[in-house]
Amino acid sequence: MTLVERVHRAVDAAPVVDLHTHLFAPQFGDLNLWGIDELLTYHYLVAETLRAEPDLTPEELFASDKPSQADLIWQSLFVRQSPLSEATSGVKTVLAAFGLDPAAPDLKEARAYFAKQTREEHLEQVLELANVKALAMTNDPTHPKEREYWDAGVKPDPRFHAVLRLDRLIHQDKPELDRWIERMNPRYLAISVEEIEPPSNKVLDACRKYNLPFAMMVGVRRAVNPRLGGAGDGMVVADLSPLAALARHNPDVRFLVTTLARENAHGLCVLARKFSNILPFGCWWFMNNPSLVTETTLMRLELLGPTFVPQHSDARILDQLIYKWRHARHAIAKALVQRYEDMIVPPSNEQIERDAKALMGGIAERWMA
Ligand code: FIX
Ligand code: ZN
Repeated sequence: MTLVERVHRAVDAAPVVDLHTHLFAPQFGDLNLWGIDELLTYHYLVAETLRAEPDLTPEELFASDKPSQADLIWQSLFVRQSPLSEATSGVKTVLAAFGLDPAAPDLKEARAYFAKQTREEHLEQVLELANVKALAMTNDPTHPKEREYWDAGVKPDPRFHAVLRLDRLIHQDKPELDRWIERMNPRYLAISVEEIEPPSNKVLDACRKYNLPFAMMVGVRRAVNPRLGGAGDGMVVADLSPLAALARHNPDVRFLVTTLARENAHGLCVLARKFSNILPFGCWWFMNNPSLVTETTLMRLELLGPTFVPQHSDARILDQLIYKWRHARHAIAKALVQRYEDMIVPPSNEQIERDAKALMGGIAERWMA
């Protein structure tokens, strides 16, 4: 077997621990999204459709029901145009994985397929096809429907780890951090921000008390085009210097950090070289394109060795795990091949497997333990 084949094989075989998703365990009922209509109305595809159809207004698109939106998006991005973008090619990867025709003229076959699946069987099938062994949810107690499940004592499938999302919670008058941490048993606390704002002492104290990492997703500018709703967010290049101060003043707190701007990826690596309590993770959102995943992973390998988490899926719809991870595995393996090719002593199979396991799941698992 060639080096390329050995690396791709090891990366494909390594089970994933997905550090950030918006998926819910099946115990959360309707919050758990899957199927063709959900896949096609993903906000990435909504943005691309409104770009491909300049005469269609966002208001017109959102006024129709979900299946009609999905039909329109299919016709626009998959039939009238070639699905060259990452989000469109992802849908095709998912359809092909289920044995469906990725070049179908309409959604009839796909709808019939998903209508036959049960929620439980479908979950097992997707986790197997994606080779995902555990994943982190995004849990927001200010979300009324989600809160009902927690208040009713929901016990999520143990493969779905809770993560307490603070974006809205910390803006409440009296955020009940202890209550929610004790109720959810989260693996870390998380926030998304435009610029890095040092968390309050209350938040840092909670991280210390419960030994939980604090995750920051940096560089999102919300509602750049509010008419696009959930598809309307943009990005900024952030100033990373507050992160250095944060890591320096709180050596006993672990920080998980991802940045949205390509321009911030290098600075984050340099900071992580200085502070072992910073873990760079994932190629987030507009960075989740194969070319940028390979480039970023290569840079992180060169600057940090195998001590980071190359990708998280950010999946919102269960079936997306299949494409987000198949595409990510391919892009990560390409970066690894390049590094191994430059090694004076060629790597053994054991070495390749050890690295693949650490990068795809081992390191994320340790930080979420
Ligand atoms: O803040 C986040 O967790 C983001 O990932 C989302 O808000 C965003 O909408 C998304 O789905 C990106 O992939
Ligand atoms: Zn997210």
